[in-house]
Amino acid sequence: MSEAPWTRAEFEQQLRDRGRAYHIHHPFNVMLNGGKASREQIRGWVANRFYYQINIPIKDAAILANCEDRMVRRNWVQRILDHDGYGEDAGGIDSWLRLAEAVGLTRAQVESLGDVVPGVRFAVDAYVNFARRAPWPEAVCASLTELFAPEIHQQRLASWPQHYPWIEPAGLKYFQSRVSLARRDVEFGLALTLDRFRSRAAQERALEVLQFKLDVLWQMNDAMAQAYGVSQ
Ligand code: AHQ
Repeated sequence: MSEAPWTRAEFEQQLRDRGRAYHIHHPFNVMLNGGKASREQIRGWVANRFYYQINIPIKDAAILANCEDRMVRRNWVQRILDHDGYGEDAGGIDSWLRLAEAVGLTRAQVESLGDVVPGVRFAVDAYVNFARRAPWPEAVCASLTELFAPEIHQQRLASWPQHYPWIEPAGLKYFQSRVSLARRDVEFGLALTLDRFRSRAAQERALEVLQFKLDVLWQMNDAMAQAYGVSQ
């Protein structure tokens, strides 16, 4: 006899409880947001995270390509525009290159991907390939690590100006933009996940998918810690 499904509220709490494995708790991020990072560690993080940022719209396009539901596509397409830009808005990837300049890197250097370490590349590629292959509701569920993202962006906005006065404040614009965009995106992704993963087995699968994405983010930090060290 299979176990009874969790109620909607219980299922949401199960998803939110996975926040204890979010990369905000990774020693590399604790170092970054705790003001202990060197210029080289910050530059390494910006250059490596750029590979994640440029792959988000590719991941989202894979979800669109698999999704037969026009109402879902209408909502999801906005995410691509948020990163690639639209009309006057240069988009999040451009904001990330502004962050790169603000920490003393050049756009060309970051866009060359020359500093991306293998563990970051593999983790990001695993996420994109998952979105291409998995049923699209699972790829939507994987984006729910952003349940925990507003806090990490707010932490950067609160701590970086104080700890890293050498970083041009204009470079932090991306984090500011994500506080509200992450909240908007997660509202849609969470409602869809709660609606579509109904049986207990499906709900457990959703938790497995969320854990996979948490591992992607954690592995990226492991690889950067290996490459740049973690200062206490
Ligand atoms: O800047 C981030 C972003 O645009 C996204 C999209 C979303 C997804 O579709 O998986 N996840 C995500 C994340 C962004 N920034 C990360 C950070 O720490 O700055 C957090 C990350 C996430 O929580 O998945």
